[in-house]
Amino acid sequence: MNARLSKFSAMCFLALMTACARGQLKPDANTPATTGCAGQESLCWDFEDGTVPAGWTPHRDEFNGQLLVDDTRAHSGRYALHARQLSGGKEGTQGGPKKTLRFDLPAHFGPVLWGRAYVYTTPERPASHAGLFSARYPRPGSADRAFDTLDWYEVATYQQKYMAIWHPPEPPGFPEWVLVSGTPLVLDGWACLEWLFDGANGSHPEAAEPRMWLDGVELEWPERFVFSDPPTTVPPVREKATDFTVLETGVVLYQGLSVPTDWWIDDLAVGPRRIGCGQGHPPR
Ligand SMILES: [Ca+2]
Repeated sequence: MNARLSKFSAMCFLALMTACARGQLKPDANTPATTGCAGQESLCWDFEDGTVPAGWTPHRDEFNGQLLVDDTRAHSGRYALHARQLSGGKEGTQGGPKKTLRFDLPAHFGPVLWGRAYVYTTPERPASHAGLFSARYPRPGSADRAFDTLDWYEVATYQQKYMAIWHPPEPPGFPEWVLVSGTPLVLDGWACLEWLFDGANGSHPEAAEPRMWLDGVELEWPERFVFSDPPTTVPPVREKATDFTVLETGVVLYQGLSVPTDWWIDDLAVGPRRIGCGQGHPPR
Protein backbone atom coordinates (compact mmCIF):
# COMPACT_ATOMS: atom_id res chain seq x y z
CA MET A 1 0.00 0.00 0.00
CA ASN A 2 1.44 3.35 -0.93
CA ALA A 3 1.50 6.45 1.25
CA ARG A 4 -1.37 8.05 -0.55
CA LEU A 5 -3.61 5.07 0.03
CA SER A 6 -2.57 4.84 3.66
CA LYS A 7 -3.42 8.45 4.21
CA PHE A 8 -6.72 8.04 2.43
CA SER A 9 -7.62 4.98 4.45
CA ALA A 10 -6.75 6.72 7.68
CA MET A 11 -8.99 9.61 6.73
CA CYS A 12 -11.78 7.20 5.96
CA PHE A 13 -11.40 5.48 9.27
CA LEU A 14 -11.21 8.62 11.32
CA ALA A 15 -13.81 10.80 9.74
CA LEU A 16 -15.49 9.41 6.72
CA MET A 17 -15.57 5.67 7.16
CA THR A 18 -19.07 5.13 5.89
CA ALA A 19 -18.86 7.83 3.24
CA CYS A 20 -15.62 6.44 1.81
CA ALA A 21 -16.87 2.89 1.83
CA ARG A 22 -20.07 3.93 0.17
CA GLY A 23 -18.24 4.86 -3.00
CA GLN A 24 -17.65 1.15 -3.53
CA LEU A 25 -21.28 0.18 -3.24
CA LYS A 26 -24.00 -0.08 -5.81
CA PRO A 27 -26.42 2.86 -5.80
CA ASP A 28 -28.95 2.34 -3.05
CA ALA A 29 -32.03 4.45 -2.47
CA ASN A 30 -31.53 4.08 1.27
CA THR A 31 -27.98 5.38 1.19
CA PRO A 32 -27.69 8.81 2.79
CA ALA A 33 -25.78 11.66 1.22
CA THR A 34 -22.08 11.25 0.54
CA THR A 35 -19.47 13.66 -0.72
CA GLY A 36 -18.29 11.24 -3.41
CA CYS A 37 -14.73 12.39 -2.82
CA ALA A 38 -12.56 12.69 0.25
CA GLY A 39 -10.05 15.32 -0.83
CA GLN A 40 -10.29 18.13 1.68
CA GLU A 41 -8.90 20.71 -0.72
CA SER A 42 -11.31 19.76 -3.51
CA LEU A 43 -14.77 21.01 -4.33
CA CYS A 44 -17.09 18.04 -4.83
CA TRP A 45 -20.65 17.57 -5.96
CA ASP A 46 -22.42 14.23 -5.52
CA PHE A 47 -25.92 15.70 -6.17
CA GLU A 48 -27.32 13.88 -3.12
CA ASP A 49 -29.49 16.84 -2.16
CA GLY A 50 -31.69 15.68 -5.02
CA THR A 51 -31.69 19.12 -6.57
CA VAL A 52 -29.26 21.45 -8.32
CA PRO A 53 -26.47 22.07 -5.77
CA ALA A 54 -25.98 25.46 -4.14
CA GLY A 55 -23.99 27.88 -6.27
CA TRP A 56 -24.81 26.29 -9.63
CA THR A 57 -27.12 28.33 -11.87
CA PRO A 58 -28.72 27.56 -15.26
CA HIS A 59 -26.56 28.81 -18.10
CA ARG A 60 -27.39 27.36 -21.55
CA ASP A 61 -30.78 26.06 -22.65
CA GLU A 62 -31.17 25.40 -26.37
CA PHE A 63 -33.23 22.87 -28.33
CA ASN A 64 -34.92 19.86 -26.74
CA GLY A 65 -34.38 18.02 -23.48
CA GLN A 66 -33.88 18.83 -19.85
CA LEU A 67 -31.04 19.19 -17.35
CA LEU A 68 -31.99 18.22 -13.83
CA VAL A 69 -30.87 16.31 -10.76
CA ASP A 70 -32.87 13.09 -10.48
CA ASP A 71 -32.68 9.51 -9.23
CA THR A 72 -32.89 7.66 -12.55
CA ARG A 73 -29.20 6.63 -12.46
CA ALA A 74 -26.38 7.38 -10.03
CA HIS A 75 -22.72 6.52 -9.70
CA SER A 76 -22.82 7.16 -5.96
CA GLY A 77 -25.77 7.39 -3.63
CA ARG A 78 -29.13 7.99 -5.24
CA TYR A 79 -28.86 11.12 -7.40
CA ALA A 80 -26.86 12.48 -10.33
CA LEU A 81 -27.02 15.38 -12.75
CA HIS A 82 -29.09 14.16 -15.71
CA ALA A 83 -29.11 15.62 -19.23
CA ARG A 84 -32.35 13.99 -20.32
CA GLN A 85 -33.36 13.23 -23.89
CA LEU A 86 -31.31 15.94 -25.58
CA SER A 87 -32.00 16.36 -29.28
CA GLY A 88 -32.26 19.00 -31.97
CA GLY A 89 -30.60 20.15 -35.16
CA LYS A 90 -28.75 17.96 -37.64
CA GLU A 91 -25.38 16.27 -37.53
CA GLY A 92 -22.93 18.19 -39.69
CA THR A 93 -24.77 21.49 -39.17
CA GLN A 94 -23.87 24.07 -36.53
CA GLY A 95 -26.39 24.39 -33.67
CA GLY A 96 -27.49 21.68 -31.29
CA PRO A 97 -28.99 21.05 -27.86
CA LYS A 98 -27.20 22.82 -25.03
CA LYS A 99 -28.20 22.38 -21.38
CA THR A 100 -25.72 23.55 -18.77
CA LEU A 101 -25.13 24.97 -15.32
CA ARG A 102 -22.35 27.36 -14.29
CA PHE A 103 -20.56 27.84 -11.01
CA ASP A 104 -18.42 30.76 -9.81
CA LEU A 105 -15.28 29.46 -8.10
CA PRO A 106 -14.09 30.99 -4.84
CA ALA A 107 -11.47 33.72 -5.25
CA HIS A 108 -7.83 32.69 -5.66
CA PHE A 109 -8.56 29.18 -6.92
CA GLY A 110 -5.25 29.28 -8.72
CA PRO A 111 -4.10 28.61 -12.27
CA VAL A 112 -4.09 24.79 -12.15
CA LEU A 113 -7.36 22.89 -12.21
CA TRP A 114 -7.61 19.13 -11.88
CA GLY A 115 -11.07 17.66 -12.37
CA ARG A 116 -12.86 14.37 -12.09
CA ALA A 117 -16.36 13.25 -13.04
CA TYR A 118 -18.17 10.02 -13.68
CA VAL A 119 -20.16 10.18 -16.92
CA TYR A 120 -22.72 7.73 -18.34
CA THR A 121 -23.95 8.08 -21.94
CA THR A 122 -26.77 6.21 -23.72
CA PRO A 123 -28.11 4.99 -26.19
CA GLU A 124 -25.60 5.98 -28.93
CA ARG A 125 -22.24 7.73 -29.21
CA PRO A 126 -22.86 11.19 -30.68
CA ALA A 127 -20.78 12.21 -33.68
CA SER A 128 -21.25 15.90 -32.94
CA HIS A 129 -19.07 17.86 -30.53
CA ALA A 130 -20.55 17.29 -27.05
CA GLY A 131 -18.94 19.44 -24.35
CA LEU A 132 -19.18 17.99 -20.82
CA PHE A 133 -17.13 20.30 -18.61
CA SER A 134 -15.21 23.53 -19.01
CA ALA A 135 -13.33 25.96 -16.80
CA ARG A 136 -12.62 29.62 -17.60
CA TYR A 137 -10.14 32.27 -16.50
CA PRO A 138 -9.51 35.96 -17.20
CA ARG A 139 -7.10 36.93 -19.96
CA PRO A 140 -3.65 38.03 -18.76
CA GLY A 141 -3.73 41.57 -17.41
CA SER A 142 -7.44 41.91 -18.04
CA ALA A 143 -9.91 43.20 -15.44
CA ASP A 144 -12.80 41.65 -17.37
CA ARG A 145 -14.62 38.92 -15.47
CA ALA A 146 -17.70 38.51 -17.65
CA PHE A 147 -18.22 34.95 -18.91
CA ASP A 148 -17.77 35.91 -22.57
CA THR A 149 -14.38 37.56 -21.94
CA LEU A 150 -12.66 34.50 -20.48
CA ASP A 151 -10.17 32.02 -21.91
CA TRP A 152 -11.18 28.41 -21.31
CA TYR A 153 -10.39 24.73 -21.38
CA GLU A 154 -12.94 22.05 -22.26
CA VAL A 155 -13.39 18.26 -22.08
CA ALA A 156 -15.82 16.76 -24.55
CA THR A 157 -16.50 14.03 -27.04
CA TYR A 158 -16.36 14.38 -30.82
CA GLN A 159 -16.87 11.84 -33.59
CA GLN A 160 -17.60 9.31 -30.83
CA LYS A 161 -14.21 9.81 -29.15
CA TYR A 162 -12.90 11.81 -26.21
CA MET A 163 -11.59 15.30 -26.99
CA ALA A 164 -10.01 18.22 -25.11
CA ILE A 165 -9.71 21.84 -26.25
CA TRP A 166 -8.14 25.18 -25.35
CA HIS A 167 -10.32 28.13 -26.40
CA PRO A 168 -10.09 31.91 -26.53
CA PRO A 169 -13.22 33.74 -25.27
CA GLU A 170 -16.62 32.59 -26.56
CA PRO A 171 -18.18 33.87 -28.70
CA PRO A 172 -16.67 32.86 -30.97
CA GLY A 173 -14.47 30.51 -28.87
CA PHE A 174 -12.02 29.96 -31.73
CA PRO A 175 -9.41 29.69 -33.22
CA GLU A 176 -9.21 26.81 -30.76
CA TRP A 177 -6.55 24.15 -30.19
CA VAL A 178 -8.25 20.77 -30.52
CA LEU A 179 -6.96 17.39 -29.32
CA VAL A 180 -8.98 14.32 -30.37
CA SER A 181 -8.19 10.92 -28.86
CA GLY A 182 -8.38 7.53 -30.53
CA THR A 183 -10.53 6.30 -27.65
CA PRO A 184 -14.28 5.75 -28.18
CA LEU A 185 -16.43 7.26 -25.46
CA VAL A 186 -17.76 4.74 -22.97
CA LEU A 187 -21.37 3.84 -23.79
CA ASP A 188 -23.91 2.30 -21.39
CA GLY A 189 -21.50 2.34 -18.48
CA TRP A 190 -19.83 4.76 -16.08
CA ALA A 191 -16.59 6.32 -17.27
CA CYS A 192 -14.24 7.99 -14.80
CA LEU A 193 -12.96 11.07 -16.59
CA GLU A 194 -10.12 13.13 -15.17
CA TRP A 195 -8.54 16.24 -16.61
CA LEU A 196 -5.70 18.64 -15.96
CA PHE A 197 -5.97 22.25 -17.08
CA ASP A 198 -2.55 23.71 -16.28
CA GLY A 199 -2.91 27.40 -16.99
CA ALA A 200 0.42 28.15 -15.28
CA ASN A 201 2.66 25.62 -17.03
CA GLY A 202 5.80 26.51 -15.12
CA SER A 203 8.10 28.84 -17.02
CA HIS A 204 6.65 27.98 -20.44
CA PRO A 205 5.38 31.03 -22.32
CA GLU A 206 1.94 29.51 -22.91
CA ALA A 207 -0.62 27.63 -20.83
CA ALA A 208 -0.32 23.86 -21.17
CA GLU A 209 -2.36 21.74 -23.53
CA PRO A 210 -5.23 20.02 -21.72
CA ARG A 211 -4.61 16.47 -20.50
CA MET A 212 -7.27 13.86 -19.88
CA TRP A 213 -7.57 10.38 -18.37
CA LEU A 214 -10.17 7.60 -18.78
CA ASP A 215 -10.43 5.20 -15.84
CA GLY A 216 -6.96 6.25 -14.72
CA VAL A 217 -5.24 5.88 -18.10
CA GLU A 218 -4.06 9.03 -19.83
CA LEU A 219 -5.51 9.59 -23.29
CA GLU A 220 -3.30 10.15 -26.31
CA TRP A 221 -4.14 12.63 -29.05
CA PRO A 222 -3.51 11.28 -32.55
CA GLU A 223 -5.52 14.18 -34.02
CA ARG A 224 -4.36 17.70 -33.18
CA PHE A 225 -5.55 20.71 -35.12
CA VAL A 226 -6.72 24.31 -35.09
CA PHE A 227 -10.42 24.83 -35.62
CA SER A 228 -11.64 28.20 -36.79
CA ASP A 229 -14.38 29.56 -39.02
CA PRO A 230 -13.16 30.68 -41.48
CA PRO A 231 -10.33 28.12 -41.25
CA THR A 232 -6.80 29.04 -40.25
CA THR A 233 -3.63 27.06 -39.77
CA VAL A 234 -2.27 29.48 -37.16
CA PRO A 235 -2.71 27.99 -33.69
CA PRO A 236 -4.03 30.27 -30.95
CA VAL A 237 -1.65 31.56 -28.29
CA ARG A 238 -2.71 29.72 -25.15
CA GLU A 239 -2.76 32.65 -22.74
CA LYS A 240 -1.63 31.88 -19.20
CA ALA A 241 -3.95 31.85 -16.20
CA THR A 242 -3.73 33.46 -12.78
CA ASP A 243 -6.96 32.06 -11.33
CA PHE A 244 -9.70 29.90 -12.78
CA THR A 245 -12.99 31.69 -12.01
CA VAL A 246 -15.93 29.81 -13.56
CA LEU A 247 -16.97 26.21 -14.19
CA GLU A 248 -19.63 24.94 -16.58
CA THR A 249 -21.07 21.44 -16.79
CA GLY A 250 -23.96 19.68 -18.45
CA VAL A 251 -23.94 18.91 -22.18
CA VAL A 252 -23.22 21.33 -25.04
CA LEU A 253 -23.81 20.06 -28.59
CA TYR A 254 -22.18 22.42 -31.08
CA GLN A 255 -23.74 20.53 -34.00
CA GLY A 256 -27.07 18.74 -34.22
CA LEU A 257 -28.15 15.59 -32.43
CA SER A 258 -30.88 13.53 -34.12
CA VAL A 259 -30.90 10.59 -31.67
CA PRO A 260 -32.40 11.63 -28.32
CA THR A 261 -29.51 11.01 -25.92
CA ASP A 262 -29.15 10.86 -22.14
CA TRP A 263 -26.10 11.68 -20.07
CA TRP A 264 -25.63 11.40 -16.31
CA ILE A 265 -22.80 13.19 -14.50
CA ASP A 266 -22.00 12.27 -10.88
CA ASP A 267 -19.25 12.83 -8.32
CA LEU A 268 -17.92 15.90 -10.08
CA ALA A 269 -14.87 17.33 -8.32
CA VAL A 270 -12.25 20.00 -8.96
CA GLY A 271 -9.11 20.95 -7.07
CA PRO A 272 -5.51 22.08 -7.36
CA ARG A 273 -4.19 18.50 -7.21
CA ARG A 274 -5.18 15.20 -8.79
CA ILE A 275 -8.35 13.75 -7.27
CA GLY A 276 -8.35 10.27 -8.79
CA CYS A 277 -11.25 7.93 -9.42
CA GLY A 278 -11.87 6.98 -5.79
CA GLN A 279 -10.71 4.48 -3.25
CA GLY A 280 -10.87 1.54 -5.63
CA HIS A 281 -9.10 3.41 -8.42
CA PRO A 282 -6.10 5.38 -7.13
CA PRO A 283 -4.25 7.44 -9.76
CA ARG A 284 -1.71 5.40 -11.71
CA1 LIG B 1 -24.65 10.88 -6.52
